[in-house]
Amino acid sequence: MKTKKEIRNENFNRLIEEAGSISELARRCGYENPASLYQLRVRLNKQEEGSRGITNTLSAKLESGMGKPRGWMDIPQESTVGSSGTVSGSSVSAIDMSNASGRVVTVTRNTNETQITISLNLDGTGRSRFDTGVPFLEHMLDQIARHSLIDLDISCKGDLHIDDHHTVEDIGITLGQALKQALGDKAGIRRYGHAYVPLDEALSRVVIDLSGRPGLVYNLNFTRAWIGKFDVDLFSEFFHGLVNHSMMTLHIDNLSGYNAHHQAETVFKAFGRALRMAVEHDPRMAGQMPSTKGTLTA
Ligand SMILES: [Mn+2]
Repeated sequence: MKTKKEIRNENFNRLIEEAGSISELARRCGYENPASLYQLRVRLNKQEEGSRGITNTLSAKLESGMGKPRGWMDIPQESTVGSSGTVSGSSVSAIDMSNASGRVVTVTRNTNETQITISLNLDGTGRSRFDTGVPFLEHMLDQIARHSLIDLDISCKGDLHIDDHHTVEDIGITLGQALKQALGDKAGIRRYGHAYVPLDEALSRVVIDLSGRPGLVYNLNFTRAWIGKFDVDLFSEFFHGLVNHSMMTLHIDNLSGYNAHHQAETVFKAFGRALRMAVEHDPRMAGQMPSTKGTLTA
């Protein structure tokens, strides 16, 4: 039986992982200076005699900053972070899209390296549920769902005992296949989308053309190689997979930023917003034949 102190310590580490870094956790919980959280972690890791652990005040601050229900810090969580659907605000069970009105698809892709099922609704509300075993990727996929308003449900069993590579790349591929299927003949959509998104010192621009031709221009030079346990090289694999299978033209430019977590987050948020614009129906196009098809009555 774990003590309350041990459970809180474990959940504290879980939140650091979920946020991507201790500075990001501090930022989300409203600390201007992450130093106090760093000191706390050092103290907890040393298991200092007589240390009183995480206070009720801090516990409540962490819960509200990370969108957890009250009392979450005192509940023992699943031992493997990310393997049981750890998305903020969503439940572990799959999102029910069976009665959804809109452009809904489910795509399954199985190889020896990964087994993936993705359901999405282009006309959703931005709900998401992920079970991939890669928490930082899930944090980024969550940005796509939230900012594109596409409902996104992704399950992946990948060869994580090797590394995250196949999982991240293959989720990109399968997401590309699902987008292509859901878009159908693309009649009435805007086709083009663009967005600039800042996050503090970081700024990124993403421009999309649902052209039917794959093309990626990727100007994203990370200031460090790893974000927590996540290898930033994998983002390029993700977007290559996505572009090649959705058949979109995608320009990604990170224009500024020195915090790698912020660099990544601005790219994914901008991608989500640009995607929303590109896939949405243009009301002025509704009911009209695409102009290149000409008239049917002459
Ligand atoms: Mn973040």
